[in-house]
Amino acid sequence: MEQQRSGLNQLGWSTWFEQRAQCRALDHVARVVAVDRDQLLLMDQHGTFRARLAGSFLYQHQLSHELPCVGDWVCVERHSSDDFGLIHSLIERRTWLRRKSAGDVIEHQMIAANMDYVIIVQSCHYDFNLKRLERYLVMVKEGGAESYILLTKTDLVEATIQNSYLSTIHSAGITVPVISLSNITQEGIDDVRRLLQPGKTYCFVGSSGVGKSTLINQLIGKEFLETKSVSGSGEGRHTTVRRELLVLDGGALVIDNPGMREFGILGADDGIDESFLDITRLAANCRFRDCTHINEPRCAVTEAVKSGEISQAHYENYIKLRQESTFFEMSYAEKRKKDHDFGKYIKSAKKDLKDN
Ligand SMILES: Nc1nc2c(ncn2[C@@H]2O[C@H](COP(=O)(O)OP(=O)(O)OP(=O)(O)O)[C@@H](O)[C@H]2O)c(=O)[nH]1
Ligand SMILES: [Mg+2]
Ligand SMILES: [Zn+2]
Repeated sequence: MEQQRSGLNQLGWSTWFEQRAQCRALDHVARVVAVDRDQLLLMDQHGTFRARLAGSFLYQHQLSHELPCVGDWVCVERHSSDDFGLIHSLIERRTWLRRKSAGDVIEHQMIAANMDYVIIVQSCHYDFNLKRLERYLVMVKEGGAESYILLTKTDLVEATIQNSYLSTIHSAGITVPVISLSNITQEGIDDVRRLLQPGKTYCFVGSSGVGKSTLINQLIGKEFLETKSVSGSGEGRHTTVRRELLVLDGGALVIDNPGMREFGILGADDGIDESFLDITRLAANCRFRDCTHINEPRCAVTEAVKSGEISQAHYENYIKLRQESTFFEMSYAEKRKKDHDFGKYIKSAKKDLKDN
């Protein structure tokens, strides 16, 4: 029987996907709610069900970003007698959030897809960091979604501190809406509720312990997601280990995420150092403290490459990845300035053409 796809609109389906879906005649459309190794939890207008990837799909798609992630729409074959549906294809993503995984092969890992908004959460209590915020904003922009910024745990800081964060954001030229809130006093929670629209998808990201799951539980109105105290032995531990999509009573769709380290924004202090420990250890012996290991004299890294202690390929990957990450760390303001300068350049080039 032909599936009535209009019923999927409340799960985020739209004509944009309808125009791109290439499902086979017997396939249904469903949205990925969670991914658990080779098992997926899907949702359609009738509820949730489990599914696996069809062998033919796996055969054709081996890169991790080609596999369905939370928020994706898929074409699935499902018979009432089967325990599992069989996923035959992935429908093109409208937006996404992805990270680069560090290592000798640079790969993009999808975090979630088809969100309308990414809600970047930072806590006012020892978490606020402008550079990290800017990196998230760039990442969201690159994936085509919109951002909101949430500053949590306002109950733990003086109003002056909270205000200084707001002015830091403002001074950096960030125009994304910001909401301050406390999950304890409830201040600001209604502002978040007002922002959530039915049928739209909101993806929550931010460091571990900032209160993402606590907030989502408040929005659901019950203790659905596991949360944990960050005091004592819980410090730095991840409470949320699974990414999942939930439907709120009001009709908005939310995706909870594990904290930042799991999320692994690639930066100088993240994956690079781990995958290239041999290089970063050697760097301590370079003559110059700010050695770039490219053409400086008495560079311990290039010497190790020459002697064969470190392979040429490994070294090149390190340089390449570091350059990418430097770009990635370029602030939002710097990127905007670059765009602006480029715009001016195009204008003057056009003018030159006219004048000649
Ligand atoms: N004082 C205060 N504590 C909060 C607030 N929001 C959350 N917490 C507490 O902070 C701890 C961590 O909250 P979680 O919701 O588990 O944090 P999370 O962002 O989901 O963390 P991960 O799942 O590890 O990424 C819990 O003990 C919460 O009770 C807040 O606004 N104020
Ligand atoms: Mg959590
Ligand atoms: Zn060096």
